[in-house]
Amino acid sequence: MTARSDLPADFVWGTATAAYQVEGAAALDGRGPSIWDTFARRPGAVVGGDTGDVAVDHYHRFGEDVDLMRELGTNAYRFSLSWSRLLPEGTGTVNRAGVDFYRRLAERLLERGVAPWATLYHWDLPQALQDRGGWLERDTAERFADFAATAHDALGDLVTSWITLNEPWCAAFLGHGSGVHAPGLQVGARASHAAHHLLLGHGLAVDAVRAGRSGASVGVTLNLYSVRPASDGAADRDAARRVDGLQNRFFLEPVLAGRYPEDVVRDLGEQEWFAANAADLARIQRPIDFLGVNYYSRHTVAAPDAAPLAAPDAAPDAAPDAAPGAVRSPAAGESTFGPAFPGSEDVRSVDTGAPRTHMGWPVVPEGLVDVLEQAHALAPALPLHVTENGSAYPDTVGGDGLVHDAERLRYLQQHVDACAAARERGIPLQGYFVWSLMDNFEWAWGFSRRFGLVHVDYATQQRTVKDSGRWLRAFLREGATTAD
Ligand code: IFM
Repeated sequence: MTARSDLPADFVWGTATAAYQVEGAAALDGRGPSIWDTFARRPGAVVGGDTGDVAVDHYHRFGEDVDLMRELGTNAYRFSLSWSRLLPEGTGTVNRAGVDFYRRLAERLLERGVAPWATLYHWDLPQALQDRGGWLERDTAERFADFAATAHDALGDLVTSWITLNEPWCAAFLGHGSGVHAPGLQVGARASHAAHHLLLGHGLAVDAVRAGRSGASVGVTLNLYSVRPASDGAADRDAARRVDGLQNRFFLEPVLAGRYPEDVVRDLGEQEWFAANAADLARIQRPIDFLGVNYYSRHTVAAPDAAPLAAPDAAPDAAPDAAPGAVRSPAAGESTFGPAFPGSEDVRSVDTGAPRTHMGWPVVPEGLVDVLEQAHALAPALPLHVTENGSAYPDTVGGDGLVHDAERLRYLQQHVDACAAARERGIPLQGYFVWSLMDNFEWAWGFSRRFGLVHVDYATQQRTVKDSGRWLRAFLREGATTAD
């Protein structure tokens, strides 16, 4: 089993959160509404009708939360900036109270020896910009670059690590394809236009951050999946090509190689539109300092007519409280990309028998090495960071006052092992962030899915470090491999 000393002394060990999932204070101190404030109020959009209005009250409790990070022994914290807290209308006047909040957070982190890593966009577009067409409009990319410049002006003396976008695949395809994320649209293949504008926004934001004070390190975070065909048959291999294409290559290639994969553009039937916008590729492929990789699971896929390799899974995502079409690994026979997406009917997910998390996502640690290798092959000199990795389980505080989350502990150990394996293969992996520091608002799943190293009692906001957090602390302090 890996010990901390197996990874370099300057390796970044962090935790991650995102503004809408943790901050709360949604209508406080001048914050404007975002698309998630609107979407969460749509009947049936979020399990239990939950919202991020209060979330885990990080806005008021960030001091305590930073102390927890220090207690865990982590040396970095990846958080996102709420665009509508800084610019309530998405553009124009800066909200000083919003700037003050993030400055106080960053200062507290630095005081405690935890490096602040700021993500500029983690899905919470200001509603005012959605009202002007949101990511389906090219103008939103320009407004995002302005926001990046504003944020960097306000915080660049404290924050040196910047991530433009978190998981543009989700923002584009869950937000505009299946519609299970805000803004909840189903525009078919035009969801790929939203992806393009997000990527353009990334490139413009890189330039905006670099135009500010020097010393900033800037990258983008993609959610990559290990994708395997269920068999060597041509139809299954083609299914894997499609899923890898839309999930991974459609984002990796423009950012790292300045091109869109032709097969994906063809599958989408969007050749004309992408040809007309090809000049943007030079703006998207800006030099970056690192690539952030979020890894959770592997998709094993087959053509729809192939005989099942295993009985259809009974993943927890089939539970009655599941949000229809919420973010999850697709069950056998179900489309990978949700309804209303071209080509989605040509793919089905196969249960290989791997253990699953409470999200229903198969646990496949070796898939982390796959995705790091895939990114590394496109940009061999580029440093990589695992900017999210983690798992949901239905944790409870026991009679002993502790949270015995043995499955998450094991999940993290196995993925840290995979990080060490990736480095042994020569991949310049430089950091690993656990998703998440603490339980929080899991988008369409509301508060029904817990990813934290720290348990949160949502009624009292009490934080309790889980066994997985205790393991991480021991691992980071002593290189020990057990929870105590
Ligand atoms: O909670 C999310 C996070 O916001 C983005 N990456 C995946 C996590 C778990 O679903």
